[in-house]
Amino acid sequence: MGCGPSNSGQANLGSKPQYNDETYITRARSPSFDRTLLKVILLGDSGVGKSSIMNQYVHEKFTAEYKATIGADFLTKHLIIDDKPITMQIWDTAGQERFQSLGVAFYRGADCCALVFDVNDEKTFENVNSWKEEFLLKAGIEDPQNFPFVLLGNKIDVENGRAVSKKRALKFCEDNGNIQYFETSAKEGIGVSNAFMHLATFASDKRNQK
Ligand SMILES: Nc1nc2c(ncn2[C@@H]2O[C@H](COP(=O)(O)OP(=O)(O)OP(=O)(O)O)[C@@H](O)[C@H]2O)c(=O)[nH]1
Ligand SMILES: [Mg+2]
Repeated sequence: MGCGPSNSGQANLGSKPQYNDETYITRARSPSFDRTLLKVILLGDSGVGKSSIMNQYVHEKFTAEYKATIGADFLTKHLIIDDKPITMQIWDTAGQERFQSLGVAFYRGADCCALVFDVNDEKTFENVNSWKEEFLLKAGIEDPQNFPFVLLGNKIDVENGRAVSKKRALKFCEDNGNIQYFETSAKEGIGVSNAFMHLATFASDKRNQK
């Protein structure tokens, strides 16, 4: 699947670039050309709920069935921030190790990165730092200290499963340049739109500072 005028696409993770000239021409002629495009990347271990968070936010849907993401996929969402139209392009990536080798071309040009873990699974929290470091390296971020990350602790609806306290997550945020922390449930739709709204505001502010 290509990244044409549709609002979703599968990244071509082989050798080709994500966009061809034709796509740019289509965009230039589109009435939405004046919109600011914000590229957001969701990263984290397999099964933490990255795809579910994206689907809840964009389609307001949740499925209990697990279908691993292969490579990466994106969906777009239009929103207004401070009276300005924004198109958020949300890239949902594969957490599974075996798909990592497919490449990370889509990391390039990211405006914000949401690091996702499952509050009921400590290992996924411990791996957040590796995701962050790998992203900074592979995306070629020039100013890592000031790159807008947010941390999402997902699956807060699971009863009696909590393995990572809010306090511990906040400590990580504090130690990593005061990044923002949001707790979410893609299943119940809790905290998801709030997290994306903050993330978009934050990313567009950072971009305006450039
Ligand atoms: N209870 C609960 N289950 C969730 C929540 N979010 C996701 N799940 C479930 O967790 C499983 C994994 O969710 P996915 O969204 O596919 O996880 P992922 O991070 O995209 O996984 P990869 O694509 O392999 O990287 C699925 O069975 C989801 O239904 C949540 O907030 N609460
Ligand atoms: Mg997925």
